[in-house]
Amino acid sequence: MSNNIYIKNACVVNHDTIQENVSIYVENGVIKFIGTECDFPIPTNIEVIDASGKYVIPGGIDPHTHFELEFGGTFAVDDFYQGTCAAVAGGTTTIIDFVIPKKGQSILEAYEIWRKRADSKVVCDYGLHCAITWWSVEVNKDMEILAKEKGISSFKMFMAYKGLFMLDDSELYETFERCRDIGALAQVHAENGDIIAKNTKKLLENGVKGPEGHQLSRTEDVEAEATNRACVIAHQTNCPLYVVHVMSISAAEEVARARERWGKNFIFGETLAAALGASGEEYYDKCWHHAAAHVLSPPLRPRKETREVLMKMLANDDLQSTGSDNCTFNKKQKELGLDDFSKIPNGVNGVEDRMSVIWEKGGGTDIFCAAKIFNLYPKKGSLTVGADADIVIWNYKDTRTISVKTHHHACDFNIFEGMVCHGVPEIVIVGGKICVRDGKLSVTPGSGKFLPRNAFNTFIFKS
Ligand code: DUC
Ligand code: ZN
Ligand code: ZN
Ligand code: ZN
Repeated sequence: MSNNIYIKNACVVNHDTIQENVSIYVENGVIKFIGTECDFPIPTNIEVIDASGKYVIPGGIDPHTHFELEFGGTFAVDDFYQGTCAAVAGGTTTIIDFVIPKKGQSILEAYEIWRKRADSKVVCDYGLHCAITWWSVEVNKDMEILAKEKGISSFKMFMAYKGLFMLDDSELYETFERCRDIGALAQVHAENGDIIAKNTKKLLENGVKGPEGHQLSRTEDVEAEATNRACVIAHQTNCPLYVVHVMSISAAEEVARARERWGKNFIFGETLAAALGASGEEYYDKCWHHAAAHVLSPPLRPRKETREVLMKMLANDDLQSTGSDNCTFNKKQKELGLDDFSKIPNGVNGVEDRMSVIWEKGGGTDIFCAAKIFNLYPKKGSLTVGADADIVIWNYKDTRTISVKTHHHACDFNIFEGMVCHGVPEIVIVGGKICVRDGKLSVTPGSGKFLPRNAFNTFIFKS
């Protein structure tokens, strides 16, 4: 039997069209035909999938992961193998991770380290963003090399993590100018790091040591202020901006307002599966490990309506995409912050369950936007002739219950534990190979490829 695949009776759902009762022919990892069966009859000796009664959708894109990231003196336990296994099991067939250099480290050197970690382990294609964690003439020069020669066309700057990764406003201004000049997209982690440092000190002095202190030190207005400031700097420097992990209603409103003022092709906002599927009440759970497992930055919010409002804003195009920020730590690792919430390693799971959570909470997916914004479209994010054969047969009639007992992560906790999701990625095809069938994962480490992403011409972002 050949390695090619024929999908029949497919209802193909792209962002702009639905084609009912069509056939898809996949050859050598690429979609070669979509149309009626009589125009392309089933070849002999080929794997045939009957997709009757299901949706056939492009494989998901998670634009925000941190596999095996060193954070707070320990390493995230999902490495590029287990992280991409979890992704594929959940219907995500492309991830974009962040190179995060240490302060003072060459960003080119950090890039090579990330490539080396990922290349031999990934089971789906992946791209990289690069964080700018310190600012110098050398970093300025290397950004252009990354953009022109290494396939990095998005750079993330931190407005939080004072003393570690944080840049001040004049550094943000200069990095944004640099992004603009090399045709890259600027990204920000928007939280006011100075205020967080003050609040943290005060809370600890007053005896607030538990995970609830994490939420109390990084309030919604602290996120919204930084979001607005980043948008203003983007406008001042004429540099397109993507705000990662928008976790609160107030910050999302800042993104929406900036889009109204300065253009829908100029400011973009991403929210997280965690923000749509988990609640900020978890920080007050009686069980310390349970509460600590939900610690990520920015944190989950106390306002009850946050999840619904963020989902609505995603549907209205006030926000454009969802990531997972997958950065998983085991209970034991979280204990680094047993006596001090500010030492709890930040991060949660999400790369596996992101698509199911969005489907369950909102009834759709948003694969197209991430593909467009990160210059992967139409090779990724579409089911069209010539696109990569990253295909999900989505059984919307079936249900699954999310659990640590069945997930594919390396971590011992799942923040969506017990959530029943209507919608199951029944078959997942990655690069023309069936990697998930009947709940079983069949993958090869290193089978995914690095996706170089070209820099943009800045004018295409102008509104
Ligand atoms: N936030 C997290 O929760 N983890 C890793 C980095 C970040 O910004
Ligand atoms: Zn961040
Ligand atoms: Zn618990
Ligand atoms: Zn992140």
